[in-house]
Amino acid sequence: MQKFYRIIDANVNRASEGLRVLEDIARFYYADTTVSLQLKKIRHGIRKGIMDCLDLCLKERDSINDVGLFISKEHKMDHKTSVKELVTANFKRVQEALRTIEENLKILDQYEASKVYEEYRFISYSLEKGFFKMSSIYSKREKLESDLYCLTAEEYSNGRSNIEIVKAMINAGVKIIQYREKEKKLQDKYRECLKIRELTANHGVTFIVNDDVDIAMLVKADGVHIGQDDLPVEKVRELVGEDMIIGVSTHSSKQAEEAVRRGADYIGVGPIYRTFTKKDVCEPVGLQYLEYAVKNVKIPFVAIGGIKEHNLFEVKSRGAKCIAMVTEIVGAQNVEEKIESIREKLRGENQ
Ligand code: TZP
Ligand code: MG
Repeated sequence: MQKFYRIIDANVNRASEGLRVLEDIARFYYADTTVSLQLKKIRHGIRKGIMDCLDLCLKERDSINDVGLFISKEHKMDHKTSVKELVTANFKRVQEALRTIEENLKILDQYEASKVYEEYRFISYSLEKGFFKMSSIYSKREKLESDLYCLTAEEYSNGRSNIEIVKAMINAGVKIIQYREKEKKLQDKYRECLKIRELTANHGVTFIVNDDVDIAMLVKADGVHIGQDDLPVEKVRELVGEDMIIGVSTHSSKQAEEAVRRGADYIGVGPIYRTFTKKDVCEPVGLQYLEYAVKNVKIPFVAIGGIKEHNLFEVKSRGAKCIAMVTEIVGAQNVEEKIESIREKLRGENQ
C-alpha cells in the first residue's frame, strides 16, 4: 500500500512543476497578473492538499531508481516548437497528474482528499480555456501594434489597382492594411483579398477585411472590420472565433463602450475631420471624441477620417497611437514616398 504514496508524491511534483511552467509563461511572457495569480493559487492548493501525508510521500520517494528517468532520456517525445504546444503539454501534464493523485487517494481510502483533487482538475480545465483566451488577446494586440493603418480605395487611387497600391504600402513598411472596397462584386473582392492575403502573409503584415465576414474567413485574414449597421459583434465572434481580430467603427463614447462590452478587439474613432471618402458617414466627431477615447478606451483604437499629412500632428499630439488614412495615401502620386514622409512625422521627426 505504501507504494501508492510514491505515486502521489511524484504526481504532486508533476502537477506543481507543470503549473509553475504555465505560471511563468503567464507572468513573464504575457505579463498577465490575473492568470498568473490563478495558477499560483491552485499550485499552492495542490501542495497543501498532501501536507497530512507528506512524511509518507517523502519516505517513499526514490528518484534515483525511477525507471521513468531512463525512458525519458531515451525519447524525444517532449520536443516543443511553439508556445501553444508548450502550454497545451503542461496543462495536460497537470490534468493527468491530478487524475492520478485522485485515483491513488481513493485506494488509500482518502475519499475526501481525492474529491479535492478532482475539483482542482476541473479548475485546471477552466484555467486552460482562460489561458488560451488571454494568449489570443495578446497575439491580436501584437498584430495591432502600429502607428499607421492603411486602407484601400480603388476609386481614389488615380487609376492604379488595389493590388498595386497594397504592394506599394508593403514596400513602404506598412504593418496593417484594411481591404475596403465599396463598388465591386463579391467575387472580385474575394479574388483581390486572396491575393492581398498572400502578399501580406509573406511580409508579416496584418490584413483586415472590411464588411465581408465571409471573405475574411475564406482568405484567412487576420481580422474583419464592421460598422454600426452590421451584424452584432458577438454574432460575428461566433462566426470567426476567438483568434480573429474584430474591429468596429464608432462615432461616439456610447458606441465605443458598447463595442468594447460586446467584445471588439479594436475600434475606429472618427471621423475626426470632414471626409468624403466614406459615403454614409456622419458629421465629424472631432478631436473631442478622440480625447475621450485616449482617456477611457482600454482596447486599441484607430483615429480615422479626414486625416492628412498637414493635420497629423494635431491628432497625434492628442494621444492617438494609431492613425488611419485613406485618400491621403492611395491618392498620392508616389505612395511609398508619401508613407515615408507620414511615418517620419509620426516618429516625431521633421515637424
Ligand atoms: N471610417 C470613418 S471615416 C472613413 C472611414 C472608412 C474614411 C476615411 O477616409 P479619409 O480619406 O482618410 O478621410
Ligand atoms: Mg462597413
